[in-house]
Amino acid sequence: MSEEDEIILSELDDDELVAQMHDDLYDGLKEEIEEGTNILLERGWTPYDVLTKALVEGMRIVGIDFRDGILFVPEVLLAANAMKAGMTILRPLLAETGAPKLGSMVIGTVKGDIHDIGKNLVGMMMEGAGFDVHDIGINSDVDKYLAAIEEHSPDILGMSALLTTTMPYMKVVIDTMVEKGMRDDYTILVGGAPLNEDFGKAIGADAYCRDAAVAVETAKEFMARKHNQMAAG
Ligand code: B1M
Repeated sequence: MSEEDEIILSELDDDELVAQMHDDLYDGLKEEIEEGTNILLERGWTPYDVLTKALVEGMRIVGIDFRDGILFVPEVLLAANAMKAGMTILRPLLAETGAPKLGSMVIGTVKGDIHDIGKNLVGMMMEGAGFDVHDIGINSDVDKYLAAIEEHSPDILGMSALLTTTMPYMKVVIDTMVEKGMRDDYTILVGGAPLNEDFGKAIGADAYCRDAAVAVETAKEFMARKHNQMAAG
């Protein structure tokens, strides 16, 4: 692009800027994503709207072209890095709600799986809703989950999987917890693009969460039930 053609992000109106951010995410342009994120915030957008309308929607478009063989792993990695740079700006703002502490959660992506954007997003939204979140990262085997549960005694265990080949590992974790007699001590929430409600039921999770907002609502519901049970019993 010649210098005269250079796009000045701050001169675009909101719709143009969001469309440009989708393009920039697609092209893996980290600095432009950071700039666009800051501009939208300065214009009074809520962190949640920036996240969902500019970043998540941009990544949805990347996902379609990845699926269709138009984009490949290196390009998608760049897009993911650009997305994470935007999320880094939003994270403290989403966590800053001053919501009272509702409970705690351990969350990780299962063994064999390195996708972490969705998990990170769920963690951010849960923090924003008032949960203490202990993120154990990607490629987490059952021992890592159990060690984190022992260390943090969370109310909720969250597992993320993005691959059809890794989602069955969630059942390995739950079955191990059943064997150890500790399954019922925790609410287990699962999520990730290839999962659905039937899968969640079949592996013995308490609930499947379609997205981060549903994860927050579901976690709150289970915490309310837990408190009601404690009050009754
Ligand atoms: Co991957 N990848 N990828 N990838 N990748 C997918 C998942 C895929 C669907 C793309 C495609 O073909 N259409 C496909 C999986 C096919 C399948 O199994 N059905 C795929 C593949 C095949 C692969 C590789 C095998 C490619 C290869 O090497 N040939 C490889 C596997 C690596 C591995 O894990 N072992 C691979 C690698 C990668 C990158 C490293 C390049 C990169 C990941 C970078 C990173 O995460 N740091 C990547 C990406 C970015 C994607 C896509 C394009 C985007 C995923 C994403 O971040 N989405 C993805 C396409 C897609 O999903 N349509 C794809 C945005 C995010 C906000 O959404 O993660 O769905 P999501 O999270 C949502 C909900 O699902 C839910 O809430 C989140 C927020 O709303 N949620 C939870 C998620 N986890 C939750 C946990 C909860 C609750 C809700 O707990 C309570």
